[in-house]
Amino acid sequence: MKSNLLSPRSVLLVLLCFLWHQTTIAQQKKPNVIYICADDLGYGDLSCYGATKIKTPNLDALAANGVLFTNAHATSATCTPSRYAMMTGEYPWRKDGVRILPGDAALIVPQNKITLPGVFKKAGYKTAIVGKWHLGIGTQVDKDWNGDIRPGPNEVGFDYSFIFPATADRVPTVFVENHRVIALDTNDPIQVSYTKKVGDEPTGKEHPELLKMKSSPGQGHDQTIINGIGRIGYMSGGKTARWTDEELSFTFLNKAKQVITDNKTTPFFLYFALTEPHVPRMPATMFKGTSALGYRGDAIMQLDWTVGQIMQQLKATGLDKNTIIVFSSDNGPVLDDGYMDEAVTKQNGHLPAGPLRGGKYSAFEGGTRVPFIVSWPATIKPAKSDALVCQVDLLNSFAAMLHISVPANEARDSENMLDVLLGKSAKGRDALVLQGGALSVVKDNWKYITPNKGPALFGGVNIESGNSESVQLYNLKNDVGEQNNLAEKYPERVKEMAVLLEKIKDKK
Ligand code: NG6
Ligand code: CA
Repeated sequence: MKSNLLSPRSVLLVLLCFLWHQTTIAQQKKPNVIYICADDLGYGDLSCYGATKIKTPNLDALAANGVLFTNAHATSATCTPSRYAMMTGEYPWRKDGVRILPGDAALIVPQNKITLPGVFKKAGYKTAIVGKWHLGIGTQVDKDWNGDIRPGPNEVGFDYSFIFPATADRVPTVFVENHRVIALDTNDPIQVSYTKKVGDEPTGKEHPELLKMKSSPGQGHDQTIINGIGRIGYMSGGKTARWTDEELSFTFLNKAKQVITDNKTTPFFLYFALTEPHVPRMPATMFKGTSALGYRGDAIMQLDWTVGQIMQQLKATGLDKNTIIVFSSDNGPVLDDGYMDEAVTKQNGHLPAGPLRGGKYSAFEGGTRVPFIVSWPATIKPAKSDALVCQVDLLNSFAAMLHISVPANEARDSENMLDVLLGKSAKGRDALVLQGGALSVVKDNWKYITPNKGPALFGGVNIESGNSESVQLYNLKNDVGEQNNLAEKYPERVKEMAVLLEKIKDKK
């Protein structure tokens, strides 16, 4: 019998096979993306950013094979606002109520607008978050922690979520996996309040003698004691569901590794939100004493090791070459942020903000200029970049990479910096608004800080706020430490910058 290779049917079959093959290849070629976000890690905290009192070999290796940014920013000097911006592509100060949230806050990320994970979802990626959330869950403050808690990360773009709701120093000290607190015994329901004591467990205020790590005087953290650590907020019940602080980071790491393994054959986006080196710093036993800087330094060692574990997992699964890792921090550093954990007494000459002035909470560069490393072994050539970029740009940059259109009027502060992130262009943002207590605007290396009432020094944390009732203008090119206020010398520039800020604020 003669073969009938050229029959319309065979041609169609061959064509279909070809198309299927091409789509599979295209699908496989989409790089995985992991955004690793540290909590309160400063510009000077990594050896690749000049730290000498601490060694961070894994992050150094990541930087050595990727692009290390020297002028990259979180939008804000605190967590919730900068994470809100990263998620939504909008400046957080545009929306009321975007400030450091208590652990019982409702979700503040809009559910009807594009988000960073939403971009990946639209492009056919599997999306996951593992780690600290701090953008609220549920519809209201008063919620039942013992049932389904929604909306949360799963309603704003993540297929899978394994989070703790707020910060490690806030109740409830539990993990929430896709709407549910894990390991919960229904006979011991959780109750949470930030306004009044619930249950009869001791508080740090009443029983400081029970604390294994003392809270700093005048800085709160003296409500319900959990694992010997006074927290912000009151909690009762949920004993089996409470995390062990020393295990916290391992739990997140395991879940993150699982996400990688589970998605070996599908492109994925993982937002891995580490808790280090945020307070309470309670590193795993194997990291205690590994730095000369007390638990804060040890937590950075743990963080660096964790990033190394992720890199190893990518290698083991064969995904290392085609996975983009973006590493950054949600805001600048702080030493004493509520616990007497020796961060101050064992500072040992370490400068957590490096050459920058201020730190967490501050309008000075120490508040928002953070480590930022992008690695993609298959594509990126190692480089250093001093382009101005911001975490708010991730949304539009990845949308551009994946050819996803962003609806008009959404993610309006996010700029497509893809070529810059990949080291192909040195042309960063034209201008960027930064949020400490006061708003600032940066353009062409000039920084204008709006006049602002309020203390010049945040007492408890001992950080210069950047507040001043006079206008401040710095030239960051020659004066990254913001020492010389040039406002009087350049009144025209001041005017220009003030007008620019107003224009950006008015952007619809
Ligand atoms: C502050 C807390 C601080 C920390 C911070 C949030 C006090 C006195 N200080 O209000 O300990 O929890 O909020 O940090 O309560 S962040 O990185 O999540 O923004
Ligand atoms: Ca933070």
